[in-house]
Amino acid sequence: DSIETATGDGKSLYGGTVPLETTVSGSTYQLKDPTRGGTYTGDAANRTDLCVLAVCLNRAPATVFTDADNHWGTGTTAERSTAAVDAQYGTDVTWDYYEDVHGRRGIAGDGKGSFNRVHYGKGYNNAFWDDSCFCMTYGDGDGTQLGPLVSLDVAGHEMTHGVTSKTAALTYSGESGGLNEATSDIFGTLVEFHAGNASDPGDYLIGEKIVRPGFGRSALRYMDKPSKDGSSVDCWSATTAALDVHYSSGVGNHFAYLLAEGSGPKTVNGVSYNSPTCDGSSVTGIGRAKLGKIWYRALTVYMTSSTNYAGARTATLNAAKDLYGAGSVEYGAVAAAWKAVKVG
Ligand code: ASN
Ligand code: ZN
Ligand code: CA
Repeated sequence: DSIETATGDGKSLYGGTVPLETTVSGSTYQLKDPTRGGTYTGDAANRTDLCVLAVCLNRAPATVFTDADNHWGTGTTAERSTAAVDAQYGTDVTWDYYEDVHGRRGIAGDGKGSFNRVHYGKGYNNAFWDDSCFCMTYGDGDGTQLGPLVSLDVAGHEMTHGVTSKTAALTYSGESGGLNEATSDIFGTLVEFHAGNASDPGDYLIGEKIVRPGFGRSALRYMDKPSKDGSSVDCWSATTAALDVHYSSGVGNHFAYLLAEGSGPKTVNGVSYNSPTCDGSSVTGIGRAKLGKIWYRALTVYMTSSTNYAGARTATLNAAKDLYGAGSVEYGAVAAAWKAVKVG
């Protein structure tokens, strides 16, 4: 029996009306995409665990969303399927970024899809990738600090943890942990740019769509000047390794911003940035596409589980040499951007 694919659409929370590839099942449609490895989105029903007889696992069920007419969601949280539209679309654009730009089909690169569960727990202020279920989990947020965590950059960030796990497998502590987090912020941002969605255009902010007034600032993290979040560091130092991985990532995020866009004031898609270097130097950017090529090759060919910032410098220089040559402008820009964040 063949799986029938249908093209529908959905009214999302953050991305306007988006196309969705779905599966025909009898007289209903399932939010499951046969063109992207069978990726589907299910409802965790505000639960966090799955209990069978007396045994409970930290694994909420995810009942696949269904719809009668293949027009999903309403654009507001009043309808449970709306967050599912965003989650499914986030998986789609993440899949497409890795396939279109890096020739990688799926998180593991084997053509297999992953799955999403939305409405996990009650007022849950996080989202996470889980290697053991090969799945994404999204909270609804508490509504005060955060709204539903289903934005494109968060989707790209979390699923990139799966890519990192299947490639360099950067250990999630110390400097390698900061690099693991920076890798997720870098590709989450490149996913957001690649999607080209007019309602959620690319920027160098992480989580700008999910923060609420009670959070007290405009985004979770800022790549042009990571210290704007009050905790992340802009420049490498001997104490970087001791920080939480979401703060030591600042060094890698700052490097990535400088490599793509350069130092000094700049406006991209209507958002203004000003990235100061740590040593007073000026850096000329080489663009987002080359940042993505260099970081992906470094991650998949040169980095290992114990790579630290000095090792990331070597890995990205090797990647730039392979891609553009040792005497290239790109190789020089990689060196300049690391120097500007006090690595090497
Ligand atoms: N949202 C967090 C992150 O991806 C959750 C986690 O897995 N640490 O960094
Ligand atoms: Zn993360
Ligand atoms: Ca963003």
